[in-house]
Formats: sequence, structure tokens, C-alpha cells
Amino acid sequence: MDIAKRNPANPILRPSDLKPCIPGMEITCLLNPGVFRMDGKTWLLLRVAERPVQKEGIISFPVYNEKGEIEVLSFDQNDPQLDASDPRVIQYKGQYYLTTLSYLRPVCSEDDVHFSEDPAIKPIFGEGFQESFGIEDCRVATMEDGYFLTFTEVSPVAVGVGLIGTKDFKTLRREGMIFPPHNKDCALFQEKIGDKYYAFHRPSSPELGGNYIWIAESPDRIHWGKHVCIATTRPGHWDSARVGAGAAPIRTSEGWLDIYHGANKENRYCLGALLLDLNDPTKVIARSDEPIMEPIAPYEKTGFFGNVVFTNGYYMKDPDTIQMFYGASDEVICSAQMSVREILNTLR
Ligand code: MAN
Repeated sequence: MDIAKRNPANPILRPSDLKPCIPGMEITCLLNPGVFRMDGKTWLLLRVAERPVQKEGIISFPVYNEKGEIEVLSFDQNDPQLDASDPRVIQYKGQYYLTTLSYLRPVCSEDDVHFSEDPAIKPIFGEGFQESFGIEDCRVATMEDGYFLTFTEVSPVAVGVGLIGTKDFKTLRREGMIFPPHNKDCALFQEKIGDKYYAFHRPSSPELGGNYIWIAESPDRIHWGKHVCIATTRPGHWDSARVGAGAAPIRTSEGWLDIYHGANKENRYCLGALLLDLNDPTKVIARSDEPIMEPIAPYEKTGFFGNVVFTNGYYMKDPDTIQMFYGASDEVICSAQMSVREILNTLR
């Protein structure tokens, strides 16, 4: 049952609402924002994906070269060595590339509907070889000692998870890759349990296993261990092909509640919930049988990559109301509210 209360103003942000940051490019997609509150405002850290305006018969996309400059690579669409069946990723001579370059762009709002940029808070771009295909899908954990950003780092050799710490989004501490390849969908818990930090992450083990949600603990948020798999894909279900955590879990009287995404073989992305033990979050108390949100609105069904609702950010508007932001069809940004009580009721 879909229990999300979509904002009637959806989509609240479209690619045409912003100007590209990279000279000569266009914004192709806005995706999957991280969310935080700062100075009384709601901030989204949008994943912005850019590429050159496409010319007939040619696929071209930007990457960072060794000097950290933007370089455009182009392939003939009819080259037999090219596999361009997925609009997001292409393969050429066995090497894969992304069709767009993503970076993280902050926008803020006082009413959660109208977002604008603040020139003092700059976009965050990939840096160095391990981010040369860009950075994506940031989760922002708001903690006592600052904001902690976990995001996907993409390069020709891997997809892994990077960490940035900041107090004001003006000075960034880049901590490097904290979960090695292949890994993404990392969300830090916003408080310690005992004296340890916790995080969800999503390694992929294609030969034996799959794309499952794991949890790990750390003394410092940089070194992670005691990894435990907490949610696998479920054959025949809406989450049969891949699952990944959303943002930081919400502390409720009944356990840690996390909204996660699951996709089936047809790449239809829905949201469900996981409930974990408050003292030992490696213990799963309950999990959604059916999605709590599905791509049903027109802007969720068609777009750059249709049939996708994907969330990695929210803030609590009141103790029961989750003000959630999400990417729809890998193209536009939307918002919806969900009630903690209602989600817990679906898990009984
Ligand atoms: C998948 C999709 C893309 C993303 C790549 C790399 O193919 O989620 O949107 O760019 O992985 O993370």
C-alpha cells in the first residue's frame, strides 16, 4: 500500500530550474538528494548529472582527466563494440562509462517547496581519480560534531563510498573512500550506540550473494568492521534484484526505522521499511512485505529512467512526520510526507 502523501507541487525541481555548472554542458537529470537543516532552512544536496547536448548518432559525456579537468569522450552510436542499452551506463570494448557526470549541488528553502541557491555554499565536485566519473547519491548525517556526508564515488576502476565531514559546508574535510568497491547506498546512523558509530552500506557480491543491505560499526566513522548482512533481495518480490538503505534510520520507541529502496529485475524502484533493534541494529525486527511507496505518479513512471522512486534524505518535521525528498524517474526532485506511526502499522 502506498502511504506517501505526495506534495501537490511535485516535481519541486526539474533540470531546467538550474543552470549547468560545467561550461558547455546541459543538466540532464536531478537525482536523489541528501537532506539537512542549517540556519533554519531545509537544504537539499542534489545529485546533478550533466553532459553535452547530444548530437545525432553520437554519445558524448564528460569525465575528469588526470589533471582534474573536464574532458568529453565521444562514441559512435552504431559502433558494434558499444553497448548503450542502458541510458545511465554504457560499455565500450568491455570498459564501462557513465553517460553523465554527477556532482552534489546545495539548494535551500524556507517552505520546502521553493528552493534556491546560496552563493556562499558551493557545489561539491569529484576530486581525484577515484571520483573521475563523478560523485552521487549523498546521505547527510547530522551529528553532534557536524555534518557527515556519505556518497558514491565512481571511476573507471570502481564504485565505492566516500566520506566528507563539515561543520558549515564551507570548509570540507575529505576523508577518502570508507567502503571499498563495489559499494554504495551508505547511510550513517546519526547517533552512537554504546561507544560505536554505525552505518548501512550495500556491497555487491555477484558470484555468490547479491546486492544486499549490510551494517557495520566503527570507532571513528573512517574504519569499519563487524559487517553483518541484514537484508537480502527476495525472489518474486518487488525487491527481488537489489536493495539499498535510504538515509539515517529514525529512532522510534519500537526500534530503528529505515526507509530503503528495492528494485526488481525490470528496474522498478519502490520503497519499503526495515525495523531494527534499538540496542543491536544487526537484529531485524520487521520488514515490509509490500512497498510503502511505488512509482505511480506520471513523473515517477516516465523520465530519464522511468519507474523509479528513490530516497536518501528526509528531516523530521515533528516527531511523527517524515518530510521526505526523493528522486523520481532519475530526472526530477519531489517531496512527500510519511507518518512514522503509519509505517510502523504496516509492519505489524
Ligand atoms: C547505476 C545507476 C547510475 C549510477 C551508476 C554508478 O548504474 O545507479 O545512476 O550512475 O550505477 O553508481
